Amino acid sequence: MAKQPQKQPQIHEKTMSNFDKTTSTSEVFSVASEQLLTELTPEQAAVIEGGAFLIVDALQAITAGADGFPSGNDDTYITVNGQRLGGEIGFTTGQRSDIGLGAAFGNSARVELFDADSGFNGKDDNLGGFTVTGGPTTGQAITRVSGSGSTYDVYYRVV
Ligand SMILES: [Ca+2]
Ligand SMILES: [Ca+2]
Repeated sequence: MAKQPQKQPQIHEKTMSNFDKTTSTSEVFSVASEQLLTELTPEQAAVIEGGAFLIVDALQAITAGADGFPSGNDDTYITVNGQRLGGEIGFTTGQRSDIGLGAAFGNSARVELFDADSGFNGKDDNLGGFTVTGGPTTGQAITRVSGSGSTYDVYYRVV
């Protein structure tokens, strides 16, 4: 009397239930990601969108001479890609002032300083500038600019 081998029925239920679990887990994860995005600062959002963010931390007047000597009190303001960044700040030679303002940019950021003039003094004087390209700076960078009788150190970061 030969024994007949018995076929065991194949069961797929376990595989199906694992698949369902994976689906619900990924839905929870995508909700969490959206909540994270709303908590980003504008700086972080700019970086995620493929651009960068320039922050001007401070200016120091090495020489404030754009309104002539000895009256020398520059009325200094900053532009980034032609857009004005904040108001005028009065600078005397040697003075350092915190700025703490920034702007998002794409490929490059042209930073320029001006001395505001009006009336008899004519149009604003350009105090020089520089162009920032590429990725984040490692910590703070300093670039010296000069023009119209003034020289400034610009303290900035790209994040
Ligand atoms: Ca001037
Ligand atoms: Ca002026």
